[in-house]
Amino acid sequence: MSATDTSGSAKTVRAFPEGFVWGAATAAYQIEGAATADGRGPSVWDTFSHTPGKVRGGDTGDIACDFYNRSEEDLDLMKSLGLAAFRFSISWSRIQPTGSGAINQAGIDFYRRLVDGLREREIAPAITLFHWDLPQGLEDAGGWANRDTAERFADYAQIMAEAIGSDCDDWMTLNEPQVVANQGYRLGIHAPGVTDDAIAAATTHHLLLAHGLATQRLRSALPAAKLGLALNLNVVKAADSFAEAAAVVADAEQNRIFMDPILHGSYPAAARPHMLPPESLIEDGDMDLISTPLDFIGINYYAPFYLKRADGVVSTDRRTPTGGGDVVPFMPPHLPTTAMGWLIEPQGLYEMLKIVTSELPDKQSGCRLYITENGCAAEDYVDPNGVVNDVERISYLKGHLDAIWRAIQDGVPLDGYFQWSLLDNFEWAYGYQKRFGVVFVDFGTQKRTIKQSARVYQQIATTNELPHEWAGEGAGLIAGAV
Ligand code: IFM
Repeated sequence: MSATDTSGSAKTVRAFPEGFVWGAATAAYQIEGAATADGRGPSVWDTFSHTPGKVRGGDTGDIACDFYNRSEEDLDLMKSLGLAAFRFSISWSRIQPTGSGAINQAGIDFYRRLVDGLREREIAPAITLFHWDLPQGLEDAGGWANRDTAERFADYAQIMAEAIGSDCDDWMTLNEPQVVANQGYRLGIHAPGVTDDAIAAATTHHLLLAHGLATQRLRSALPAAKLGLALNLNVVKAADSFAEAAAVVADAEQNRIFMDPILHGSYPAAARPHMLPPESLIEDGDMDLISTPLDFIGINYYAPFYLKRADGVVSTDRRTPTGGGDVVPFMPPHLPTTAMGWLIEPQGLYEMLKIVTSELPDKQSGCRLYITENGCAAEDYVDPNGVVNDVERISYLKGHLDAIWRAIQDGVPLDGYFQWSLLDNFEWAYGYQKRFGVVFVDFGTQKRTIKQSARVYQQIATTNELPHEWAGEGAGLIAGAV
């Protein structure tokens, strides 16, 4: 689409639909700190991060960004950045210190103040109920392998709906359940550090059940709210024909193991049997509950996965998307990577949006999409002039926003985009080493410095269109950017 600007020269306008939501995302354990304040109980991430050797440098979320004590300052920051929405998660163990039973009023009060502060600044709250920090009390009782945890989650959802629901329109039950099951219970590289295929498979089913039960409770408590969840989705591509069959399996285990039950009420047949919950765990009615119609699917997109034939060297690495074998991950040399070593391919986001759109079943008619996370880690630093010139992140943003704009033109029902993340924060097993924020945090002083990417994002959020100078070829890649 072309238009003419006030100087009379032609320019390309790439506007987003009116009301498109520009937000930023965070999670409780990654930013709040105040780990023992005001009656908060321990979560599995407190236990895990305090276990020697589990998190790089022995970092913990004890202080993190101290958001619990600095939320007013950070709310002002969000306002100054022109954000229309703030996605945050609730620390379950602030609300119910052991995950069930009595409510800790101080925890409710914190989130009440947060929601009020957002509303005063005309920033919409977008709530995630579970972003990985299961109360340790529930883990001690069997964690997600225990069906009862799903029921406890539904109770907690109802508590939050009653406490703050009247002021919150957007709710996500779970964030990236695939990561919880896989990294937390199968590979043990995330809390609670379990390495057991059967427990991971039970976790998969009970997380989905928790989502279904909580969705029903939220729906009846908050009939006008918009309900969804955030799934981590990666397009999986075969770099050679030998890897094609393995790519189907990897797609099933990476994406469809959660997406198919939610959208279609069934587990993907292509996943290997040990990844799937046994029939004995699936009770009558479970799959209907799990596929309860939603208002939106949140997509957390970071990178594609490429697979190729293992030329002679057979991998035994269980962390790979294929679990090792004669097909291995492949890093196409033409694609740059982030500071996490993740491939940068904005077209993958476009493709994933098209795939999810094409799979929305009749049962989910009217279901919309959000990008609930997208962003990159970079080697950011404050330069001698006090500036954080994060050109790699601007480049990443440019490519991915171009991709979502194209997707919308091509019919994808996308209503918003949340940058991951507002602040540099506790990046799980990587501790504070990996910086994903559009705001730099000095973890020694807690000083915040707005990065250049945040300035660009602010312009986009306030104009609702992409910068004109971004139009043209090569959107979004700095070759070799780390
Ligand atoms: O920091 C995480 C977030 O908690 C979940 N999605 C991916 C992000 C980057 O690794």
